[in-house]
Amino acid sequence: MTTSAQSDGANTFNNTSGESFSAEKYFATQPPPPSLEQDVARVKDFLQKQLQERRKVVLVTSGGTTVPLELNVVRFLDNFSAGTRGATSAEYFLKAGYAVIFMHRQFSLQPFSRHYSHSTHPFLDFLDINEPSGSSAPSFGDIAVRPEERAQLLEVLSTYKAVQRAGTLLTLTFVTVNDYLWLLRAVSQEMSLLGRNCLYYLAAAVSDFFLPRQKMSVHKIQSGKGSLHIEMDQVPKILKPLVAEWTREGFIVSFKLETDEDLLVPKARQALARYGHQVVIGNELHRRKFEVVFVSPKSASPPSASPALSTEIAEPPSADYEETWLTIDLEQNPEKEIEEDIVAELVRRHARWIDNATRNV
Ligand code: 9Z3
Repeated sequence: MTTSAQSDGANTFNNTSGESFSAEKYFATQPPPPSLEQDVARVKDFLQKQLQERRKVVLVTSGGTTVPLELNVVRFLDNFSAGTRGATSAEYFLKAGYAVIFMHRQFSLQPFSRHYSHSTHPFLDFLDINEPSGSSAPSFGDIAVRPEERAQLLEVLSTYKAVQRAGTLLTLTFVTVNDYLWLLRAVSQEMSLLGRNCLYYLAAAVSDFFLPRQKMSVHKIQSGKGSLHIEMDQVPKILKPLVAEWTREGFIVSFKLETDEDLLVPKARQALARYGHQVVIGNELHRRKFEVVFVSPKSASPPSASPALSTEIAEPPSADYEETWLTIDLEQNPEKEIEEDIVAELVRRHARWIDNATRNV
């Protein structure tokens, strides 16, 4: 990347104009993460086991991707997501009998341990030290779980141990959008082995723009030259090859996040028209914990994906799509998690999708 001081005293990075990368060009020019081969080997082993045990498998993506601004990264852009949606949903998929590949942003919430997040329910706060009278230094035997925490801990811990024994949860980690794209491609290609028995639950918040490696500053961007101008390129629309090439039979659910509720349904329909997948779940940022909308094509064979991917397509006809709103009442039931109902609905739809295919054979 070139760095130039402009006459107005600004830093300019990447002085070519921004591009929209096709997936093909992206993978031909951006390097894979160093851990990719090892991760793929773990995925292969996991899938073999699930195939033998005839389990359905869901890939849950969770957390936000980053876009580094330097090769020796000091600064990066981040995408909003704590990982609550993904981690919570993964637990409900496990409960429904699915095996789960949980692909998440490093240090974002994970199934089971999410109940003891350091910010909302810190681990150390539910332990006590019982000091026997007369002793000065406490020993390990003196650590106890506070009585009011025991029931929940026992429930979480026993489910977690049962999942470990069954070998039905595989965890993969990403940080950058580049890690995410390479992993998603590799995992979905492996999962395609399962045909219709695989479900994709794409809840990660994925960057729309990135800096190609070839245009990145090697060292920390210096601040001495005034304001900073960065022109970023568009991340390829990865749903297109996911649906059309990498996993043709998978049941694919993507999420659409908006801050303007009026955009949710039109944007969701637009995504379905472009990529031809099965469901878009729309959520508005501030209402996402108690309200989502499922948008899906009306007919069993959806309208085929639009080839016009690089340009804005006109709003698809509303008669082709149906919406189902799902709302929970958190005032009545503050412990309720909307992910329970989202997952129950998807498990039903996935089963119907498998049945339909079996009937049509
Ligand atoms: C979502 O919309 C997720 O539901 C949230 C979950 C990120 C809102 P939290 O992890 O939040 O519980 O804190 N994910 C998808 C976001 C996204 O990047 N969607 C793309 C878009 O909206 C399409 S794939 O354009």
